[in-house]
Amino acid sequence: MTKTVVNQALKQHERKTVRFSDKAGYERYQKHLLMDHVVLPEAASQRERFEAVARSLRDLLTERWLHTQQTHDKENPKRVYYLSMEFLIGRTLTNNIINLGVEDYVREELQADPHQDWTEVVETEPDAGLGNGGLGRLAACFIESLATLQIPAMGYGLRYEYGIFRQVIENGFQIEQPDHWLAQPDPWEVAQPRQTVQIPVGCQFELHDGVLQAKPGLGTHLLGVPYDRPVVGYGGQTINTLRLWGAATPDHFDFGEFSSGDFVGAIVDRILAETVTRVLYPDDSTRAGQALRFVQEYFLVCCSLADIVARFQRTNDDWQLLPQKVAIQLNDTHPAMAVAELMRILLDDAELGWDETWDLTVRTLAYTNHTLLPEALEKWPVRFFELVCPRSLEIIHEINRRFLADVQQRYPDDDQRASRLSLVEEGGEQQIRMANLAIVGTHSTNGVAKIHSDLLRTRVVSEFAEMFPERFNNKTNGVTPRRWLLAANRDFASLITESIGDRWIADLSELRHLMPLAEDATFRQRFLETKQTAKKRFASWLESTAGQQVNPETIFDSQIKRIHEYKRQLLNILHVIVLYNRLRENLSLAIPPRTFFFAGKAAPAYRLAKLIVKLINNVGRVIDEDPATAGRIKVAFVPNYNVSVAERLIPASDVSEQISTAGYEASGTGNMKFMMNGALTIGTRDGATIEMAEEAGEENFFLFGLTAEQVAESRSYYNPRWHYDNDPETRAALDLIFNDHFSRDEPGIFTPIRESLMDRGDYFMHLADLTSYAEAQQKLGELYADPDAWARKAIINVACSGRFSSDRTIAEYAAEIWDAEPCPVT
Ligand code: 26V
Repeated sequence: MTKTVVNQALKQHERKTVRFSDKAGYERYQKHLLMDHVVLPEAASQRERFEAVARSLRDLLTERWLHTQQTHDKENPKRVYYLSMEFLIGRTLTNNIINLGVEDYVREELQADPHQDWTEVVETEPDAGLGNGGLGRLAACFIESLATLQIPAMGYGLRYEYGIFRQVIENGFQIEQPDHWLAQPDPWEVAQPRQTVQIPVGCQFELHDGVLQAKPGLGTHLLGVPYDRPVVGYGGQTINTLRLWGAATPDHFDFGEFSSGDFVGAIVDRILAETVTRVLYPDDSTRAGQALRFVQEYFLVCCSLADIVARFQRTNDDWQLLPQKVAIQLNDTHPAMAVAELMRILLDDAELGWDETWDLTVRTLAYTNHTLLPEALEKWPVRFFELVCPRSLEIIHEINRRFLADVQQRYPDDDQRASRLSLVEEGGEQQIRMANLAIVGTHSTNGVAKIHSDLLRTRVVSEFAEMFPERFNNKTNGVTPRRWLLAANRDFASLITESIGDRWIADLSELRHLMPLAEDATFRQRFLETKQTAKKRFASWLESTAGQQVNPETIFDSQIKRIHEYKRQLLNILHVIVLYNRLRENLSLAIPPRTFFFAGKAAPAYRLAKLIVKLINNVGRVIDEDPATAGRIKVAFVPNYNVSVAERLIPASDVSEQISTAGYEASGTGNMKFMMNGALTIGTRDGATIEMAEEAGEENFFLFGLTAEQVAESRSYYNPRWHYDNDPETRAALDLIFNDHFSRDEPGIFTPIRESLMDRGDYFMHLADLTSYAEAQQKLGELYADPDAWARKAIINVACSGRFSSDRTIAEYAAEIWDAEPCPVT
């Protein structure tokens, strides 16, 4: 079934690739410069050139975009809706050029322009950083794959005016700066004010000491204005839409209610209402308790469902058809209020009965879980619901009443069970457990890698799995090979295409044909050459943008992801310190020179994570200044990690660090990007890394450390002090940190790290894994000394990475959760 969906889409791809190239391209570009900016090509700024190229590209795709919508309206197929608080898109220009297949035209016509420095124009586009990390980037890969597979689909999200903060490093500290990415007009978005929706909110807002607070009593309305972005599938046949909602207020906004003629008050209220989509919450994995985040989630759900239902009603006249025509995927619990909101629409607006409404709701919705961390599981105070959406609360209580009656009936002798499974957490302030609501109110709950789905089912929500075994399933994540291989690594992509043809671009399993080439000395040589070129390119980019010098002749070893204790950047830097000690003790020690790259943002309120950033930077400085180690090992912290930085660093990396405490990384997706770009992985048996090693063979991976089972089992007796007392290298490394060797001018600054590791039990078991990590690193270094053997393993890894395309993931969602099929746009 899965394979059928993919094959079908592939055949269509072969049959026809839309010819967009037209000779009017350059004229169109000039015209945009002239008409939009009133500037001649030779006088235009890079930014103006970018906008003009982007706009001429958009002109090119508009017809096809409309044609896609018309086809979908005419064929009336089942549509897929992906609801997500985050879409971490990054830049769009290059990917649209590639997916539209107009590279030649762009190269010939625009490169010919002597005023045009193509790479600089591309760099002018700001990253659309509308997400925190993996969950948001996955959403962006998914909508691209949906379009490529020609599935009629739409993404729904929020148009944050400020994306994830910009990270600056000052004296080793992370400083956050606002990311005003929309400061200049975004050429990809199209406002659709005519499709604005109106959302009731049960309260108004006011400012108290700079904090937005609800003003109970008076209800009000918010407007959701859609801003559409084209999502171009590879080959340019299907162009789907990503619809981002911006909050606004009606023009006549409550002016009448200010009988005192409080004109200024009314304007202030408008500004407050518009703050709803002002900024992305930058905490991942800890709950944002703020009411504004709650309103954001409610706003996304209400706007999107109103839109979805209106579209359904345009072509269908029977509510019974809803689950046959609509599939809604909830990206984590963030949009889980959709359960209550869809119920409300069907009960109150469509006036259906409860049982019918419940059946339609459950069959239409599906839920994906992205984390097991208890502190990230969303719970919202009942009070918030009372204030913002009292009707939703009424419905949730009724869902809960019926559900608990069910529980009672099935387990009459287990009183505690009802309180464990309840959608409402009692004791203290009443809260709604959003994961429970999502599991009960949908027909599918999936995790994002085998181990994660298993842990979810057997440990975290086992009693739900017992009640609804048929609902639980796994969909291992994937990434789009168009962005992460074809666009990010042009040289390697060309080498692959030259060797096995270009079918891999739309069917990544084709990479299997590289397998025999692992034994081909010429191919190995060429692989190493492309890697070397990518490393040089990265080194010169880093020097020119951040002023940091790195040596491309060293191993490029990268750990790039959000800074989090469970991801264990601390384990990585501890190992660096172990190496540092070894080199200082034995000046003639032979180790392959290595550059350890770190990149990632820490949540602004996550103090320990920010301190880890500081430690990494301080260790880097001390190593640079020590003649014993300078030039042999180096630590480089690349500031402001984002999608574009990842696109540069991943192709240049030899080593991929995936070293989370086993059982804590749901899947990981960076791990997959490294694998398809020919890096070798050093990692724990966690998330999708386990499946990657299964595909490539464990002998081609550097796996180490405790398994998830061992982590859970040893919790009761694990004692980090034992490692400090008994392992001399561990002790020496820790002592350097604790004795301010890396903080001579800032004594005591790393005390919280000591406390976390030594006094608070080292929850993420850094010390338990440090020796086996160091051993694995040792083996890795030895292999690197044999370039031929290294290249062989790296090529095997690439050849075995085909399963980790988001095309495969989406084909599985389509077949097993959505029951959706491609709708070819001819
Ligand atoms: C959680 C929260 C909690 C409430 C406040 C705002 C906020 C924002 C984001 C998150 C998301 C945390 C979950 C997450 O990003 N999970 C990651 O999902 C990836 C895609 O499935 C997966 O590869 C990573 O392993 C997983 O950590």
